[in-house]
Amino acid sequence: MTVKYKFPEGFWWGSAASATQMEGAAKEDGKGLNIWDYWYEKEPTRFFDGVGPEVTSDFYHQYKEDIKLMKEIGHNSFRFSISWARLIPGGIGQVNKKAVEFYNNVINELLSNEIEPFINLFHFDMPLELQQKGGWESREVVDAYAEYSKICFELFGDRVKRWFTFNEPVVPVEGGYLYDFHYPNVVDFNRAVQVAYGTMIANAKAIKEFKALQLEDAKIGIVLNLTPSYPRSSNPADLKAANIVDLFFNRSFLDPAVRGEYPSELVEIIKREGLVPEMLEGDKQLLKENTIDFLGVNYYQPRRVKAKECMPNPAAPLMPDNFFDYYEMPGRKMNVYRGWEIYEKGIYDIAINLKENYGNIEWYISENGMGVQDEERFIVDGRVEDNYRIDFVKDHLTWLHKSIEEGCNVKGYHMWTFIDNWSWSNAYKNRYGFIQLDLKTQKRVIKKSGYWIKQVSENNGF
Ligand code: BGP
Repeated sequence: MTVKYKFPEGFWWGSAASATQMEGAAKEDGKGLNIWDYWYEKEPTRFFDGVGPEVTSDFYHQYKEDIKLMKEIGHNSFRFSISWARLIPGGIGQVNKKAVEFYNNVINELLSNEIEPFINLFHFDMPLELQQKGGWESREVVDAYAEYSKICFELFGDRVKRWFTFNEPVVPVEGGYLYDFHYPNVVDFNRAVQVAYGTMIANAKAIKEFKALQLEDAKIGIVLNLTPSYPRSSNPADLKAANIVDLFFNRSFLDPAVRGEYPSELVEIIKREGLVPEMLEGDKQLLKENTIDFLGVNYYQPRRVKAKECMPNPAAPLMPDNFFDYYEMPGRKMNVYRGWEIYEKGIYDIAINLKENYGNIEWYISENGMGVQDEERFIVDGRVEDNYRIDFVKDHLTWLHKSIEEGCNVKGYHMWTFIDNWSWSNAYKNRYGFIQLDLKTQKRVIKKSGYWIKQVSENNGF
């Protein structure tokens, strides 16, 4: 392969996954229930084809083979999450020895294959008992999370040097408290703001615990889905709408994480709309003193917006969308299976924003990917010929490379995901992996993109 786009030395090539989406063994070896296990039991019809998270890709039992496959496709790093409910059933109290053994095995297996483990502490999977106590609305839960994070740092921090407090913390806010796609299916802007705030207090508390331990060479960050907001036009009303969207969905987490404070414009809107969360004395200082060392950015799609067309229904609950409308740009390129626009330049715009407005903080692409339905139709001689995925990655990497040439502090590129996995409400509808999973037999077969990314990783470019 001739290399036109060369990446900086030591660039992270790999993928990301999450406990609930890949481990399976949902009720084995003492794991407690989380909100996904519970919601699936209660309402299986909310999941595509009625498939829940009990088995998924069975990483709990097949991690050795899977890590071998990661090695085979050139991974030098891999992000996974710890299941809080597995490590501490119920979320508070006794640590589950079987879980410690499992995560130790995974970490050691990765290291012996020269794959650096990145650990994320929370990927949408609140232990059920803690959700029943109020989830992120409750300070007891926030404190329990800080304790859980400390336990993880102590157990695994001798070998794991890259940590994340949360994956996409805005998603449980949107899904669970605004738009009804996560449990507890609440629609309430006030509570949504409280949840968002509680999450960032939890983030700061975990960072405080982390710093106190002074682990050698270790860094802590957060993974945010920074979805750039593009206005329909330069009309001031459209610009205003795009700015509000950016405040609500990006800066509500990015600013406290990196700068240690909320944007004043956002605070004003929250006050004006009567959405101010309950805050405790000392919170402000806690946030200010405990910011991240580095950032993971998940990028899938842009958000195109325009000024609101119609007055919101005064009888309907207040929603973020009272302040803007989504805009379907004519001619946009779509991933029709997921309903997401593909806009490669978004990755570059994020990079420039981080460089210019967030001190050029160290960051990497922690997720990018393309879910495609019915991938079996692309099988030739037993292998999924996913040329569309290769093109998708190439096009995004080209823009990422350009941003690096312009001085952006990008350290790596991780794909969502290693193997076809269970996705929240879509279950196995769309396939994302470098490796195909046969759901019936659990057989794993490397796709064409897996062989391609191996070359990219080996050449440190393409
Ligand atoms: C991100 C999540 C992942 C993953 C991915 C793909 O937002 O961090 O957990 O699921 O999106 O999305 P989906 O599975 O909904 O297609």
